[in-house]
Amino acid sequence: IKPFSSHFPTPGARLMVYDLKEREDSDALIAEGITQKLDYIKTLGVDCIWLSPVYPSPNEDNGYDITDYVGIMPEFGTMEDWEEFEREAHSRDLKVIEVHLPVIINVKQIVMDLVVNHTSEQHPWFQEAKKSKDSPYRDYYIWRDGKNGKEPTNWISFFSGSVWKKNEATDDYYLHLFAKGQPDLNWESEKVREEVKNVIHFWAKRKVDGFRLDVINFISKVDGYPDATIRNCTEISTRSLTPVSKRDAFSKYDIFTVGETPFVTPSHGLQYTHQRNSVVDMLFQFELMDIDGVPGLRFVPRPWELKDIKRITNKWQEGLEGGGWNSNYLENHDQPRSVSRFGSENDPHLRNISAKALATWYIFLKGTPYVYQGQEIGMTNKTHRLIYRLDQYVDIKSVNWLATQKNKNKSEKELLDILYLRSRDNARTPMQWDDTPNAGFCKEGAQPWVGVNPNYNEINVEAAMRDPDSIFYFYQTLLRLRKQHQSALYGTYVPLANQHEKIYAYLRVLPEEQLLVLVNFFPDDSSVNLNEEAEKLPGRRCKLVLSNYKDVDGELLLQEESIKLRPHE
Ligand code: TEU
Repeated sequence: IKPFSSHFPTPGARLMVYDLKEREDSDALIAEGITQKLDYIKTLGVDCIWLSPVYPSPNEDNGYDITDYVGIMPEFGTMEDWEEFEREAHSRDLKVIEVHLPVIINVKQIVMDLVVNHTSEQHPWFQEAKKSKDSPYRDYYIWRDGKNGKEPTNWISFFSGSVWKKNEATDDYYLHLFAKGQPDLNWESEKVREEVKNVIHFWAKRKVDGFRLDVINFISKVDGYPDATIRNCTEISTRSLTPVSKRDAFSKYDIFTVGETPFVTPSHGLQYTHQRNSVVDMLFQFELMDIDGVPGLRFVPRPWELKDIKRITNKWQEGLEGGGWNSNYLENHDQPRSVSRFGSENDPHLRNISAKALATWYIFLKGTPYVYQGQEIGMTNKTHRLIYRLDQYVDIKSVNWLATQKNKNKSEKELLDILYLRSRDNARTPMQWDDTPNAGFCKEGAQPWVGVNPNYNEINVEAAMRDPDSIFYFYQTLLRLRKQHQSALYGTYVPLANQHEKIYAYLRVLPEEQLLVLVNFFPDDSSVNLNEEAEKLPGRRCKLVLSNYKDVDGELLLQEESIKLRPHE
């Protein structure tokens, strides 16, 4: 959720549109920023806020290209604004605790994004490093000579094209796993590790509660830099995670860490998050997010299947049992909107019902649930493909991919269809607060960086707060129930009806309490018979705690005949 103040139209337009006097005179500036939305966030039942990067950046990659790790991007406000945000967030004392068995972690409230696999090319370190081979900053980055006049290896960047860019001044290449404007830091250098520790200390002293460590398993590279067969440009190794581990960098402070780690397995998860010996408190992994694309080829969409959701979820839930801890999520700033992706977005009734079904499914899984801004009101993918043009996609991943498609004979419609399903722009449209122009995110006439989704008239926070049947209130109930029920926090995960193609069923089991979750993932009626698994069930009947259909109440008979579920029930 960003920014602190939303009056600053476009990252990139490096304009200060106010002066200090104006700020003193007017609450309006701050009033629409994150600090003023803390009560809304708290009302939802959220304990902790992860801010995506808010540091100065040329925004080649929406702030994931940082020029100053200890500053605030002027468009978002000042360090004083950040400090006010910190005070206000922490003053909303929270009663509930998040538990990572058996070690109790107090609720953490502010998590900052620590993006230290790479900096921006505009970072003073890189600006110095690229000047000459003798620069004192040279070994902050990764340099290789070309091979026969070409790039040192065949590695492909996550944002298309080679990961190597020629630097004329030194006649060699620097490594960038992401954009050209995001040179990778050289973690072999003691100086780099010290710099990062200083950044951690800077924010820890300012009472940050935790860090989300961006692509932290990429910081060490494959030994010897061999050419890749598919795309093994990085390796997952203890080497990657230890330099920033709790024991070292974070141990002085009561700091929570979540490592963003693409391509990891549950055994990595167990190893790195194990309560006895954890390197990070949680991993944020992506296996489920690849089920509707060809792995590694994000822009080759394919339909998802429930059996893959089951297989991957079972694997992670069971794999981290006994000491590890999962992060569970449906969306983040890199993913399309979940109701567009896995639900029924076109019919307003089914959109509401399916968003609730998805929420129920993941919030009761074992682990910590993450809710991405706007997910709680059912925000959808970036508008309808028929009224969008290719040049309205602005995220670097989409823009660079589009450039690779020039001579590939795809029609404009095909390209738009793919972006509609897969683009990161989908989740980055402004938060829809109300039905005023620009959805209350910025002033009328201002131009937000990504256009507001035109459905803001219908889907917005104000409307959600007015409607007792809204997705927002359902999320609120789910988050409350999760904290009230020991089984939802600690229960062992037991999948049921594993072969069923439409319905996802699972139990969370403690000796004294069992929770059954039954979700129909599809927009038609379906039924499931749990008799064959009777020995796993807690009993013949159970008390209904919550449904996304209003007309059900009372008890559910488990072992009579089939249990019928309506569309997305
Ligand atoms: O993303 C890392 C990354 O590659 C993800 O895009 C992930 O692999 C993919 O979503 C799996 O489907 C992080 C940030 O979240 C992203 O916004 C940045 O662009 C990237 O690092 C570079 O900092």
